[in-house]
Amino acid sequence: MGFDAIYELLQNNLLECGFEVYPFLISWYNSIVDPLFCLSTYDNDTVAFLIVSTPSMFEKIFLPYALDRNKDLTRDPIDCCVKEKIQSAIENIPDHEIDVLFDYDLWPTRRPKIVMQTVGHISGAAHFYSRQQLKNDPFPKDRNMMGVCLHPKYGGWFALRSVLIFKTLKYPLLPRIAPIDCLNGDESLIIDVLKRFNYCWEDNTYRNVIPVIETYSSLQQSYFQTQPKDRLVWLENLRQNYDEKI
Ligand code: B12
Repeated sequence: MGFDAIYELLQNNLLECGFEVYPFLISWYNSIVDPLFCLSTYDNDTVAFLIVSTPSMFEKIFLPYALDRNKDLTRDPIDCCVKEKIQSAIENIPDHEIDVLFDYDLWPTRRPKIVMQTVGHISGAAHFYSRQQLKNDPFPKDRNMMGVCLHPKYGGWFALRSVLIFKTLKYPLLPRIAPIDCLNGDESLIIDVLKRFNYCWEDNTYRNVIPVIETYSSLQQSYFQTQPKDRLVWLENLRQNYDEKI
């Protein structure tokens, strides 16, 4: 199976579930991250795909997953649901060896196996904004300020979920698409979103710094606002409400 057929198959399987798919080359990633984060076991021309979840993923696949009494919800159910969907999307792809990385995959040192925000940027999915790009950086030198990606349609209402590395698929001429700079390089807007993401991310205002076509539903926001330790109870209530309705 060649690049076009694989890209189409992934899109056919994943778009209807509320995901987006962005191809990129390993060299694009390796050329900007610190050697510590390089994916050094792959050739530069190796093709990989970033999988992003959009707001509707929650209603399209997560709620049906959570309401299915055969599913074990004791381990992070969003991660398990995403993993199950991605694995089923790739299980029928013949002739290729595929390595699958998830946003939460860490080395024993706690270092992430892949820097998802950098992938978001280099694949063209979501522009990464960080203090490194500021001419006049107003933040304290000793404060660790996380950068943030903005998606042109969903602002901050999305997540960078997984990277599929097709070890045996090479496509050196893959066209590169630059991410849309939703803030138009405006330094004061970049500072504003960095402040929101670092100082008050819980209020979600960093997600709305540009106009968006869809946000997380109130049900989804309620789920993510629930402490991870309390989410099982939240899901049990959801199951009971659903059972009462049918
Ligand atoms: C560790 C982590 C955390 C830690 C943060 C620890 C810290 N302060 O550093 C904790 C648990 C606190 C956390 C919290 C949150 N996180 Co978090 N977190 C991660 C995780 C797993 C790794 C981040 C990391 O360590 N990166 C490594 C560092 C070194 O990367 P870096 O600083 O960007 O540096 C790289 C770039 O500069 C790049 N680079 C160099 N030059 C250039 C040039 C260009 C042009 C580019 C593009 C890159 C580039 O090279 C460097 C690496 O060598 C990622 C998922 C992942 N696997 O990436 C999610 C992630 C960053 N988190 C995310 C989110 C949303 C959050 C929360 C809002 C909670 C939530 N999940 O809703 C909060 C916000 C907290 C806050 N603002 O303080 C999202 C961000 C989405 C977005 N829109 O950007 C991610 C991507 C997860 C996801 N699935 O989408 N997080």
